[in-house]
Amino acid sequence: MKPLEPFFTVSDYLIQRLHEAGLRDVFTVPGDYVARWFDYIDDKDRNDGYQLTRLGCRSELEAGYAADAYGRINGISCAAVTYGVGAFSLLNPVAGSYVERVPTVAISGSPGTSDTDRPFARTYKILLHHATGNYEADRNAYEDITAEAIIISDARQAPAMIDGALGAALSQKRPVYIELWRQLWDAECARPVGALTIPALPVDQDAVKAAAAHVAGLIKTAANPLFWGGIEVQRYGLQSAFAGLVDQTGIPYVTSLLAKSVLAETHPGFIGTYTGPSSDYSTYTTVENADMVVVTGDLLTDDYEGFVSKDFSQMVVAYDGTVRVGEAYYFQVPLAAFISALSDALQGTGKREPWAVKGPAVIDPDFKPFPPDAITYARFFQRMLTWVDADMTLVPDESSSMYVSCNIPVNRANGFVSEAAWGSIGYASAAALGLSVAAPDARPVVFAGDGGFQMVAQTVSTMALYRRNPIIFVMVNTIYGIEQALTNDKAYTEGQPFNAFNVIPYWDYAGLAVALGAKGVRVTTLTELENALTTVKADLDSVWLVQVNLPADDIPQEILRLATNEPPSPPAVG
Ligand SMILES: Cc1ncc(C[n+]2csc(CCOP(=O)(O)OP(=O)(O)O)c2C)c(N)n1
Repeated sequence: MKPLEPFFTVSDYLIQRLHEAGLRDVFTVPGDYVARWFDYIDDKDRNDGYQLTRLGCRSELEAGYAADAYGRINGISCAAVTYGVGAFSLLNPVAGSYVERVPTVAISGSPGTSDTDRPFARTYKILLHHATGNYEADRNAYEDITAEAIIISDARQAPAMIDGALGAALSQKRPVYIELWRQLWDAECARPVGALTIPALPVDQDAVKAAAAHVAGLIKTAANPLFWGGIEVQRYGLQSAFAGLVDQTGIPYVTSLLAKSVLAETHPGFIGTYTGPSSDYSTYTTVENADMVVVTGDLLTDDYEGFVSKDFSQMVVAYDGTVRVGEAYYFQVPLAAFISALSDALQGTGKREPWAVKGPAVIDPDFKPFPPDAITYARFFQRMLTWVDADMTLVPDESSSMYVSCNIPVNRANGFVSEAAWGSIGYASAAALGLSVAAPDARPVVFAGDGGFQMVAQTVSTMALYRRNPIIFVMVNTIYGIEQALTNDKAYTEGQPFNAFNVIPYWDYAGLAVALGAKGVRVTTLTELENALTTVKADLDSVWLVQVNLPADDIPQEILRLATNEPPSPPAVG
């Protein structure tokens, strides 16, 4: 390796400011435009007190998903890749971070203007490798899915530009894209001056007071008000403020699927995770019976279309600096200010008796008879109700399992991570890598569909390489099941054929896990499942893949309800 420069470089600046922002680990895929930065990260004698650990990933998709999940727990994350081929592959995870409010720093190295780069290319009319021909193309692609997308082309501007981008990420809880001309990794740079500044969000105090007074007035006259805990509560570190509001008022609360586990679900007043018609009965009926819902820091996706269109004028939505009260809007009201002002405005109102209480945890039974020893979604997730521990983090993938596993009680804040709004299949498996690095004491347990797992299977190799210990349940039905149910549920309920495009190949997943350096076990009967559950739980030091073979014609009832928009029925007694 070419020796590192003896002076302080742009590479060092970036490392130190990222460290100061709270970063400790970087998920990477090399390429010549970015690799020099990795030399600076990997040199353990450099940047004493600010060192980062680099984890090499098998693909940019994996690095991006892992970084996103790491950022949800750690408060900031970083994926570093090379120009063009790497940066464009990283777009999907970064778009997910944008939508779901994760401050991921996407870093790319790019061709610069040294003699060997752009002028050379212009003179000889050649295209530099990984370039589209438009040297703004990568940054432009990131512009719409980041708080800031910048190209640093001058070492003297690097400190201000890096500080600006990191500040934007941390204040807006959104990703940023930082591209550096490759010769700058070794360029001399000023050292950081003072602490990194995180710009405060704009606040209009009059609007804050007016919004809080408006909402408090409605809460006071409502018979059945309901809080809805959202992701901003977690992203902005407002968990105890939100818990305080719930405790002070005695108003029950639900969470969205995206924000599930925003507080430990043992918290008084918690009803359940609301997912529209696929919710459990008590959660669904509580939302139905509420005469006013205060959505506290959440984005509302089309999973909630029915709820929003029916209750638009009776709901309050505080999100992204705006509070909507029915048809009235209050701008420049960040969530922290809103919660605090609402709490003040409700002082002296007294604590209510709960008008709704949490029902029992329910996983719907099989939708039709299956052989008694077969593993079905329903039987598997009913078993999970007692198998999972509070020290596990549940990570369902966008799949049939997501809308079922959200009914498992999670007795620890941040004990459930899902990419429920962006919904990129494969996310969960690579996310488990990031979670296992960000929170090594909370063992990630993934519920992946086989289709989603096939997108990022190699992540198991990275987990084994870095001695992580996630457990990945791959739910094998050889179908894009949720897709099939949503496009034609009669394939399940009336035996109509599956759409050919939803049928996927069967893999030997347990064998694949072994080939990738992990441990694998295949289960087809309930007895085999039981044995595997004991084995994998006891082995805390390995990554385990449990291949769960399901009947191909099985689908959870929760998904059928999603497909047909049928509300849940009361659980059977006894
Ligand atoms: C990256 C990406 N590609 C395509 C989709 C569309 N999609 C949504 S769910 C799904 C199928 C998931 O199937 P699988 O992982 O096998 O889970 P199952 O529902 O069968 O349990 C697909 C293809 C997506 N969400 N993300």
